[in-house]
Amino acid sequence: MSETKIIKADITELDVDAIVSAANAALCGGGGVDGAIHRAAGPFLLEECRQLGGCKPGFAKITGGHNLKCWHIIHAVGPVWYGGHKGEEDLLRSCYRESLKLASAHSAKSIAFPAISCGAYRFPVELACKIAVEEVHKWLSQDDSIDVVYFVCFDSKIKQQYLNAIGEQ
Ligand code: AR6
Repeated sequence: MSETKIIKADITELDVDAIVSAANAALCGGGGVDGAIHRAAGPFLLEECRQLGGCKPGFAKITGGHNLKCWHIIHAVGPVWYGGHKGEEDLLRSCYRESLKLASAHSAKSIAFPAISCGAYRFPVELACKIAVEEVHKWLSQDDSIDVVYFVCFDSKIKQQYLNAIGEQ
């Protein structure tokens, strides 16, 4: 039986099989959670990312965990929020599904997500948390290879939005 957990943490410190990064299409590192992951994982992560040929929004690619405790880093490219009429919601849903598909294909039993697109990409946090919770729950209802999915919050505002979204399930 799989479960979801909402935790306040720095995702780079987690002892899980896979962590997800909120990356950009070039997969070249950046700020926010992506920058934190690259700093903590070390320079060979960027070298591995450079071999991947980028990644389109709504999709994800996987690398090793390098200096982190996790086995895998899943680099998901979320949508930039342009007001909601450019397919942003579908792209964010796709990010969660594609990340879970990769985690499952690599036999990851525990996976941690940051709030993809909720920082520099300006996606409305309430809607993003609802999408994250819905897509993860949908996935877990048809895939019992994953034991636990963590929703990692960096601040209390996001934590409250995840709690609200889970309450509505
Ligand atoms: N652990 C967990 N969550 C974190 C951490 C951390 N160490 N650091 C930040 N967050 P963002 P995006 C939260 O901006 O909106 C980068 O430059 C943060 O509080 O990292 O998808 C990429 O290279 C926020 O809630 O990602 C892209 O260019 C969430 O992570 C672009 O930013 C996501 O914020 C992607 O923007």
